[in-house]
Amino acid sequence: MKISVYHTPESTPEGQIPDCAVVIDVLRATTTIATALSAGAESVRAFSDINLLLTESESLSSDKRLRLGERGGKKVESCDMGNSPLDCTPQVVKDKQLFISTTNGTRALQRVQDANVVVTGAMINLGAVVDFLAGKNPENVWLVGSGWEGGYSLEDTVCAGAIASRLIEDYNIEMIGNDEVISAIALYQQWQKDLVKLFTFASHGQRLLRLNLVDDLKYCAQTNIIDTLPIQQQKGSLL
Ligand code: 3SL
Repeated sequence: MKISVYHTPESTPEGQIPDCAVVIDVLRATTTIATALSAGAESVRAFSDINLLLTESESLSSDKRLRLGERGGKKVESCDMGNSPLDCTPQVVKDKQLFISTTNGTRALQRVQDANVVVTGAMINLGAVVDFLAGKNPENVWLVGSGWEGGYSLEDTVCAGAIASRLIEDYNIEMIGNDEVISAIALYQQWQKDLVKLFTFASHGQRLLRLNLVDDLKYCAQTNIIDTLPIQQQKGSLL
């Protein structure tokens, strides 16, 4: 296995596609997706275009679907919910088909949707991602951070570092595909004991704090609390 870390979807090599891509948007899209599936949602379909989400979701009656939309951290008016993992309780999402569009996470998913295998990772399902990669042992793996509008984000890179670090420590897998892997691991080693603090330094963490979403930030900073692994079945559709 050769692992490469990309801080943003834009920094992935053009014209190339990996065997396996792990899309990471710790604050908050991939945390929300894992939480929703773990709470019994039937499926999650990701859209970068909110209008397409609204049109495609029309094919289901409103009792079978939920539309999640976020822009700039806030709920999109025309959707049922925003992008808070804390809203994805079994009472709300169980047996529902979710349609989600967020500022960066769903764009990152779209960038790698042609990879043979696409999964989503976050701190809350770290172990599930690591065990899956170790078991499957794909030839090359991209850990792709969603970043924020094309820029680097601390929270996604620290999660990529956690995944790489665990693969090395727990499974002795040491195949470094680019320099970014080493710097992501260093970031994780420095901050693994206080991810909440790191996230409060992150620009998107600060944005969430300004929106009074401190509980979301704390939830997203937890490590390994669920073992659900969202896997793409068809382009953009995760189970
Ligand atoms: O950028 C994204 O995709 C979102 O996860 C951002 S937010 O945390 O919902 O504001």
